[in-house]
Amino acid sequence: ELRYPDRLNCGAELLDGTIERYGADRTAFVLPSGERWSYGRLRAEVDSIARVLTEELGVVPGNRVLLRGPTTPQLAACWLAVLKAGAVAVTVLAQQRAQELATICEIARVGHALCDVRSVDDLAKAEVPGLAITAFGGDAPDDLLRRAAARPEPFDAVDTAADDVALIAFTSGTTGRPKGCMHFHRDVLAIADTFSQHVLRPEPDDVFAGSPPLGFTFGLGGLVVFPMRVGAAALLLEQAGPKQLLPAMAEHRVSVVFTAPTAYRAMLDAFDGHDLSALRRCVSAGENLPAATWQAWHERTGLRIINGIGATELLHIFISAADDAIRPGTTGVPVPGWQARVVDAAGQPVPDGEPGLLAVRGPVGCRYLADPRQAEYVRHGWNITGDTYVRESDGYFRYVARADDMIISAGFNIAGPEVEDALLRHPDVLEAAVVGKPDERRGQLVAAHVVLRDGVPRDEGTVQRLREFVKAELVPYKCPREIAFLDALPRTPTGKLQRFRLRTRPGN
Ligand code: 3SK
Repeated sequence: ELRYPDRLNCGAELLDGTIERYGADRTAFVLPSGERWSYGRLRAEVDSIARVLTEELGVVPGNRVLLRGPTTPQLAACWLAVLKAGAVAVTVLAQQRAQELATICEIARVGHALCDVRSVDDLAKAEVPGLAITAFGGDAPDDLLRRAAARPEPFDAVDTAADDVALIAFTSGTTGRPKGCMHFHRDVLAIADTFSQHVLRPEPDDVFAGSPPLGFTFGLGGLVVFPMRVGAAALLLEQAGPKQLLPAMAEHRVSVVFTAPTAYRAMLDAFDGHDLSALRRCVSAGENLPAATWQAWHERTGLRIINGIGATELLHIFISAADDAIRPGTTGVPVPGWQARVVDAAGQPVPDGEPGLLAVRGPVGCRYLADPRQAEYVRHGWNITGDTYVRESDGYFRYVARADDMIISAGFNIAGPEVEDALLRHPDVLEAAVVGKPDERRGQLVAAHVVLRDGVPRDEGTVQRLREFVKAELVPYKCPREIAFLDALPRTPTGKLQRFRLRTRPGN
C-alpha cells in the first residue's frame, strides 16, 4: 500500500525532493535544439513563476489555473509553479478551441490562465467572464517569464494536504460535454510509484520522449512526473508526430518512449537509417495495441512494447506488463497497487474467459467535478472504464472493444479490434478501423475503414484481396462486408479513434 505524509505538495516533492535526492545539476529537460534545462534551472524558473502567481496575480491556494500551450519546458514549469503555489492546475490541449475552452472554464470555475503566447487567440475568443489570461513566451513587457525573471528568489511551496486537489484533467471522450477529473497531490505521486516504479522501472540516466502532450495525462506522466520522480531527463517536442519523434529519438539517444499504437506502425514505415540503439523501453497506451503491431515492432527492433490501459479518470496506466511478463495480444495484469475484474451489467464478476465490463480500483479514483456521470463511472466502489475485456484463466486481461462499440451482426457479437488486428497483418494496410453499420437484414454489418500504404491501388481488387485475407484469419462472419479506403482515420486530439464519425460517415 502506498503511504504518503498527510501534508504533501506533489510539485515540491517532484522538484525540491528530487533535487535533494539526485542533485540540481542533472538534466530535467532537453530541447530538440540540444538546449538543456538542469533541475536547478527548472527550480529557479518554477519558483520565480510561483512568485509572480502569488505576489502579482493574486493566485491563492485552491484557485484553478488553466494551462495551455505546446509541450515546452516553460509549460511544464508553469504546471509545477501552480502546484507549488497550492493552486489547482487545469490542463487542456493546445488543439482545444474557444467553445470547448469556455465550457471547461465554466465547469472548473477557472479564474486565471497561463497560456503560451502562440495559443492565446482561441482562449481570448472564448470570452470567459472574469478570466485573467497571462501569456508566456512572447516579447511583451508583461510576459509571464519576463515578470518571473525580475523575481529570482526561492519560493517555499504552500503546505497542502495529500488529498487536496492538485489537478483537474479534462476528458471530452468522443462526444458530449467535457468532464473534469479531479486528482489529489498524492495521486500525482501514486502514478509514478505504481506503474512507473513497478512496470517501467526507469533509471536516473534515462531520457524520456513521447507524442502525447502535457494536456493529456498520458503525456504529463510520461514526460514530467515519471522522469522527475527518478531524476531522469525528458526530451520535450512541440511537434511529436511519428515523423518528428523517430529522428529525435535517434539524435537525442532516447531510452524510454511513450506513444500510441498508430505511431509505432508509422515509425516502422520510416525506420531505415535511424539509430535507436539507446532505446530500452517502449510504452503504448491511449488505444488498444494490436498484436500485429507488437510483433512487427519486436521483429524490427528486438524490443518488447509495454502495452497499457489508462484513463484520464484514473490519471494513468493501471493494467500492464513488462519484459518476460508481456503476453502480446493482451494488455497485461493489474499494476501493483491496483485490482481489476470483469463484471456484468449488474456489477457481478463474470467467469474467466467470458467478456464483460472492466472494473478497476486502486490508489487513484474517478472524481468528476460536478457531473452526474460520476454514478455511471463508479459503481459499488469500482471504476467502470467503459471497456469490454476478458480475463484469461492465467489472470491476463485481454481487450475486446469499447463497451459501446461491439458489433452485433445476424446475432453474432463481433469485436471490431479483432477484425482490425487481422487487417493490420496484411502488408498493404497501414491503419484499420472496423465499425457496425446499420443493416436491415443483419441489424448491423461489419464495415472496415482502411488506410492503405503508399502506392496500393484503392480498387475492387484490393477490397477482394483484403476480404480473402481476413477470411483466412477469422471465422467468415467476422469478415468485413464493406471496405472503404480513407486518407486518414478520424481521431481526437489525444489520438483516440472516433468510431462514431465512421458510423455516421456520408455514404456509410
Ligand atoms: O486515456 C488514456 O488512454 C490514457 C492512457 C494512458 C495514460 C493515461 C491515459 C489518460
